[in-house]
Order: sequence, then structure tokens, then C-alpha cells
Amino acid sequence: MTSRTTAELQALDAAHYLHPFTDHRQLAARGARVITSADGVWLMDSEGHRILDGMAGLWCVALGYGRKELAEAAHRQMLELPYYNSFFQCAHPPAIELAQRLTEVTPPQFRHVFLTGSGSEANDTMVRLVRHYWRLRGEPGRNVIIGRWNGYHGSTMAGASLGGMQPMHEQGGLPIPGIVHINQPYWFERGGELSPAEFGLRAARELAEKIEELGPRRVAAFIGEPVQGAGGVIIPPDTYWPEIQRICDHYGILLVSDEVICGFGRTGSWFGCEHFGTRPDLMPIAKAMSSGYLPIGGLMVADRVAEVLIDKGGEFAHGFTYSGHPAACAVAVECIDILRRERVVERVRDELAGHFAARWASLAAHPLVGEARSVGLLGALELVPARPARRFFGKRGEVGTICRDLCVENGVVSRAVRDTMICAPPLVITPAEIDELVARIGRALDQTAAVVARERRV
Ligand code: PXG
Repeated sequence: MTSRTTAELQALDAAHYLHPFTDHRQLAARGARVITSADGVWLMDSEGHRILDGMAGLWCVALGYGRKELAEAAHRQMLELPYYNSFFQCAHPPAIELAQRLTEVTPPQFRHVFLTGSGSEANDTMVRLVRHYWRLRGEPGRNVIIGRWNGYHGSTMAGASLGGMQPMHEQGGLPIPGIVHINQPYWFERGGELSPAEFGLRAARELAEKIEELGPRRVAAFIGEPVQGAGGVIIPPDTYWPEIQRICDHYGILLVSDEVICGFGRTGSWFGCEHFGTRPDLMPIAKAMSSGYLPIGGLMVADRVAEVLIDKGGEFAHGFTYSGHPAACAVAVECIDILRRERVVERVRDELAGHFAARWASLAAHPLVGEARSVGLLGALELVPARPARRFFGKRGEVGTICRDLCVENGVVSRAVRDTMICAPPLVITPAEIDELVARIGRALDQTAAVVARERRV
């Protein structure tokens, strides 16, 4: 692809390329790490370093890098029909095949999908569809959607509004009207003296309190990620989701399970809602749907909503040029077929999750770690100034950043969310690679502890 040196690439990058979620002065000073190729769970950078990708790209490369079948599916479709749309009474085979596949692998209430180019677009679609649905039902005043602080639902105006990331809200006058937030089920930070089970119920009941405060006939839907990903792999107590479901049922509001990260096997179930036992009405999906090989997302729509939309809705005035892009659909079809053929999800559930949980839990003995939690192939470590403790460093985020950089120096990608180290490797990782992942993070923790001790950061 390129014969340029790393320094040349970094200079051009700093000169011309605005990156997502990046401080550009910092980037220009350090120079970007340039990733040039990858295979399996291993990345290669422009300096020839091999790095274990503990984040599956951005939570998406479920099948790992270098899967020829996915590249060939795109290639075949590009030659046959590189683009056509599904507007104006048209369709094409890959979108139709994908829609059918999705209804086979999602829970039984889902027999329809609206295709998009990303998870953010799926959530924008959700906002439009939910409000349209309640108007069709004769309740146009039911237009408020409740999300959670520190939730993440994308970066478009609606996606960032549904999410509860304050720095995102501050840069753009968000949230848009009609979106409000409740607290997250983050026991480590917010549980106080309550047991996780008690705290899970308490956190869920904030939904009922918010509905009462707003007026039950104004609330259209509640949205949450089964496990908050970008917020720091926050795994709710077992009591949380059943209580949320009960409250949604009680008030008759729609439940939206944002499966952009948890979908397609991440938790060891096909979808996070199955792991936690909820019955959502709407499910945004993306990321592992195509293993990230091409951009695609979608909104799964349960029968109860789809019937109203189809019978009474007329034209749903919404859609994107790349809704159901043929090449992306062809890759997603192949990706789902591989997930099924190779029993990838079952292997996560029956073999890998247990091994990962045991190895990950071993990191809890480290003096810097206040909690090690995991579900499926999602893990988080809470870095703390002293153990045993649910305490935080004075200036949050500094130690996490040190640890993240040391992870890369030790040849492993792990993200830092404040001082929480997180991990979500490709679902095709082997047990031996899990051992390697944990060993490398362990080394980075030792080195981080040495820096903390030297600089006396508490
Ligand atoms: N919902 C959830 C739950 C997500 O995690 C989106 C929606 C938006 O999807 P798109 O495809 O529009 O990005 C996401 C995306 C991070 C990080 O830093 C997480 C995401 C995206 C970028 C960075 O963890 N999640």
C-alpha cells in the first residue's frame, strides 16, 4: 500500500488527517502509531512490532483479521453489483439474504430489520422510529427517551444525545430535546454499602422514579447497553435487567437493547439481552455484524412495533444512501454464516469465557487492581491507589493512560477508560493467546505500579 517511512506517514498524518476522539496537539507531538497489516488476533505496525489486539479493533473484529472468505464475499459482490439502493420499491439479493439471516439469529420477536451504515445511524433510526410509532399509536406526546449517564450510543447528534458522555454533550449543545438520563448500574463506583444485588435493584428503580417524574404518558422508550462498553465494561448486577424489564412492562414503554458491542457472541450468547434475560422491542446492531470488515449496522424491530409501522405507517421518511450497501451486506451474510458454521458463539460460551474469566480474575491479586470483572470475552480491571478498596486516584485517568501506553509497549492493546483497563479480544482467540494477553497486561501492571510508586500518585 505504501513505500513511505513511518516518519513520513506520521508527518502527513499530523498535517492533514483529523482523527476521531483525538487531541491533535498530543498526536502531532507523539506521532500516530501506524498499523499496516494484521492476521488472526495480531496487529503489525509500520515499525514491525507485533501487537496482540485485545480490543478486536474497536470491539468489532469478532472473526479476527485475515479471513479470506469475508474479503472474497466483498470482492464477488463488488464485481456483480457494487452499489444499488433499497429506496423506491427496489431491493437486491445481499440485503434480502442478510435480513433473513438476522431474523434467524436474533430472538424470536424480531422478524424485521432496517439496515444502516453504522451503529450511530442505527440509533438515529431508533429515535425516529420510536417517535413515529407512538404517533401512529395515537400518543404523539410520548416522545421522551431515557438513557443513562456514561452510556454510549454513538457520535451522531441523536447517538451522542442518547449516550451519557458529558464531554460529548458539551461539544455540540446536546442532548437534543426529549432525551434524559438516569444513573448507571456501576456498583464499583456507586454501590456504597449496598450489596451488588441490592444496588442493581436500586439502580433499576431510578428508571421508575424518572418515569414518574416526567409523567408516565410522556415516556416512549428506555435504551441501555446490556454491558456498557465504551463506559468501561460495566457489568450490571444480575438483579438489574430483570427489574428494568419489569418497569418497562409495567409502564408499557419500549425497551431498546443496544447490542452494537454485545451482539453476535461477545457475552457468550448471541445477544446480550439473551444473556441478561430481557425481551427488547428494538435492537441496534453493528460492529461484529460484519466483523468490522465493511461498515454496516441495523435496527432490529420486534413484531409489535413492525406491525404498526407496516399496517398504519405509510411511508417512513428515513433512510441513508448506504442503507443495506450490497458489498457490506454480502460480508455480513458471510460473517454470520461463519459464526454459525464454526460455532463461534457456542465456543465463547462453553470454552473461552471460563478460561478468560479464570485468567482475568488472576489479575485481581495485583496490588494495583481493585476489581477484575468479566463476562464472555469482555473484561475490566479497576486500577486503585490502595487495596482492598473501592477508591479512586485523586486525578482520575492519569494512571490508566500510563498503563495503556505500557500495554502497547508490552505488545498488547488494552484501552483505558479513566483508570479502568478494558479488554474485548476477537472471539476467535485461542486459550494460549488468552494466556499471552493476560501475561502481557500483567507485565504492564507491574511497570505501571513502579511508575505510580516512583511518582507517588495516589
Ligand atoms: N452503540 C454502542 C453500544 C456502541 O458501542 C455505537 C452505538 C455507535 O456505533 P458506530 O458504528 O456509529 O461507531 C457504539 C460504538 C470506544 C468506542 O472508545 C466505542 C464505540 C465507537 C468508537 C469508540 O470504546 N462504540
